[in-house]
Amino acid sequence: MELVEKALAGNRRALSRLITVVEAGDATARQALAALYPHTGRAHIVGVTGAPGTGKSTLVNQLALHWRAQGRTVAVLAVDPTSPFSGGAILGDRIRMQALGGDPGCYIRSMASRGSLGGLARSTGDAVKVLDAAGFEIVIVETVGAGQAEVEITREAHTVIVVEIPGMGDDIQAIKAGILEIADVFVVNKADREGAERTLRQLQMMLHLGAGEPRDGWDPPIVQTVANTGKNIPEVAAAVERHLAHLKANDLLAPRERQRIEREWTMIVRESLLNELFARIPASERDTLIARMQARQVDPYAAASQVVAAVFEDSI
Ligand SMILES: Nc1nc2c(ncn2[C@@H]2O[C@H](COP(=O)(O)OP(=O)(O)OP(=O)(O)O)[C@@H](O)[C@H]2O)c(=O)[nH]1
Ligand SMILES: [Mg+2]
Repeated sequence: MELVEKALAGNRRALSRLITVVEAGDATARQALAALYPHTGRAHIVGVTGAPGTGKSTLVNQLALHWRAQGRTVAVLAVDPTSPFSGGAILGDRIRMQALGGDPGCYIRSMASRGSLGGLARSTGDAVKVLDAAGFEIVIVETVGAGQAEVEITREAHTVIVVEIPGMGDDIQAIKAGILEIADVFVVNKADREGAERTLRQLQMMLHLGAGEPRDGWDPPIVQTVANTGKNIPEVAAAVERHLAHLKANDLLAPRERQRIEREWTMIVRESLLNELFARIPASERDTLIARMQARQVDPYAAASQVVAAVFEDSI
C-alpha cells in the first residue's frame, strides 16, 4: 500500500491519513494494518490516565519535550472516552503543537469516541500500531479517567502513569476507578497546591495495604510534580524508563505482549464470527426467530444455539 509506505518513510500527511484510515476499521483499514504489522512491536507504549483536569496533557507535553531533548522520538494519542467530539483534546493539541510544532520527531493526535467503548479501544490500539510502525520510540496514550474505559485503553500500554492531584477529598480517584492495579507510576501533580504531602502519604498507605508482594516485583514509585513549570518531569521520565527496564530484566515483556495479543485476537475473532454468522442468516429467518421469542415459544439461549448450530452444520 502506497499510503503505508509513505507513512513508514516519515511522511507526516500520509501518517495522519493512515490513522484516519485505521480509525474507520473497514476493509481498507485491515489491508493497511496487514502491511504495517510486521513493523510493529518496537515502541515503548506509555499510558497516562487520571481524572479530568488533573494536568495529564500538561504532563504529557512536558514528558514529550523532555524525551525530545534527549533525542528520542515521541508520538502522543489523546483519547477522550467521555466525549464524542474530543473538543477539549483538540484545543489542548493546538496549544501543545505550538511548543512542539514543526518538530519531525514528535507527533500529536486526538481520538474521538464515535460509537462504542470497544470500538474506541480497537481504534486506539490500531492507531498505536501505526505510530509504532512509523518508528516513534515512545508512544504516549493519554486517556481521561472514566472508569472501565480508561482501564480498557491503558491495558494496551507497557507502562501506565496514574495522575492524582491534592485536595480531592479522602477518596483518591484511583480507588474509585479501580485502577490501582494498573498503575506502574503514580504522579501527584499540582504539588504546588496544598495537601500534596497528604495525597502522597495516602497513596503510599494504599500501596502498602495492597496484597503483600508488589505485582511483578515492581513497587510503583510516586512522583510529585508541578507539570506547568516542569518540576520533577525528569523524575517521572526516569521512573517510566526504569519500569521498562524492569520488565525487560525480568522477562516480563514477552508474556505481557502474549496476553495482549491473545486478548486482541479473541476480540477480533468474536466480532468477525458474529458478522459472518449474521451475514448467513436470511433476514426473514431472523424476524421469525425474534417473533417466536417475543411470543415466548423459544427462549433467547435456545434461539442462539439453533442459529449457531445451523450455520456450523452448513459449513461442515
Ligand atoms: N497549579 C497547577 N496547575 C496545573 C498543573 N499542571 C497543570 N495545571 C493546570 O491545570 C489545568 C488542566 O491541565 P490539563 O493538562 O489540560 O489537564 P488534563 O488532565 O489534560 O485535562 P483533561 O484532558 O480535560 O482531562 C490547566 O489550566 C493547567 O495549566 C500544576 O502542576 N499546578
Ligand atoms: Mg487533557
